[in-house]
Amino acid sequence: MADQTQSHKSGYVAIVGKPNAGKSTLMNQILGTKLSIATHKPQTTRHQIIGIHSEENAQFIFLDTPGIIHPKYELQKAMMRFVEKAEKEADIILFIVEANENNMPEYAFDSLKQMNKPVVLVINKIDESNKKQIDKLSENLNEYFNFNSTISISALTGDGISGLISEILELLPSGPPFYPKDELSEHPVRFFAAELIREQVFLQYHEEIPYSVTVDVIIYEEREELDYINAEVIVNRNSQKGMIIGKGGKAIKKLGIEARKSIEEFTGRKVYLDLHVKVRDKWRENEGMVRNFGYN
Ligand SMILES: Nc1nc2c(ncn2[C@@H]2O[C@H](COP(=O)(O)OP(=O)(O)O)[C@@H](O)[C@H]2O)c(=O)[nH]1
Ligand SMILES: [Mg+2]
Repeated sequence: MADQTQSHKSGYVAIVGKPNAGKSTLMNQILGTKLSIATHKPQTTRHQIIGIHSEENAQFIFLDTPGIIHPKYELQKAMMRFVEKAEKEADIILFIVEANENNMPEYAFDSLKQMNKPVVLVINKIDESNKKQIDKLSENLNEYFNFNSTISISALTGDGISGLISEILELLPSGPPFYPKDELSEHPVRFFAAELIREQVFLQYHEEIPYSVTVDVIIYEEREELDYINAEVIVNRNSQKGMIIGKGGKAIKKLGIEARKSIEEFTGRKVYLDLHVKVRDKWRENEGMVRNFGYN
């Protein structure tokens, strides 16, 4: 037993990079479950999402983060604080870029340079690229920053993931597991419910709507026959309310149905989802409201 603790490794692994690089897809692929919502639209992730991957002799605590951007409003500032926090907490940083990236801003490396921790360059979406392009990108980025190693993967297909895990394992500090081995995350189920509703907003609405919406779960009640969820879809401006609801309530009905299905899939339980639309004028621009809606 003593021997086992000594040879056990555990630590925090932050996944950072530009929006849409595939950070959430990577975490979900490693965990084998959709823990972090991921859509084709940038800036889907707004929090620091914890995902725990345990093996017999190791525990990897992944921190999925919002994409690195220049923040323009309070919500985005809060999102960038999640990135900084994850980098600070991490033992290892995975810096993920798309294989066909050709415009890597210098500022993306600024915080990495101050961290002084192992950073692995992860080149993602190799299923959409070729060796020549990948080699060139790897060479360029390794000039900017002294990465510990460079690994090419496809987060979507799972290609290269086991190699990435072995590389992280090498760098992981020795230590006992921080969480029970069967635990996948530490967020409560109502957090995931809000995220899954927000994911549907990202999938079903266009232009500024996804970026103007937050979801607040008011009631989450586990009842005997089904879970009752009462949630508010909060918009930034009065004119957006009608867009969420749609003609004759058609749009919000579809939102409710799809969100309910994905929550049921996640929890494995029957769900009754009660959705309401609320206007909180300019909530995204308001530091207090941003904090109150859980972005802190
Ligand atoms: N072809 C391809 N698409 C990917 C891969 N990884 C992620 N994606 C897609 O890229 C988009 C953004 O992914 P997401 O994980 O949300 O990126 P994030 O913003 O960095 O968290 C989604 O449409 C994913 O399906 C990959 O390896 N190959
Ligand atoms: Mg994401």
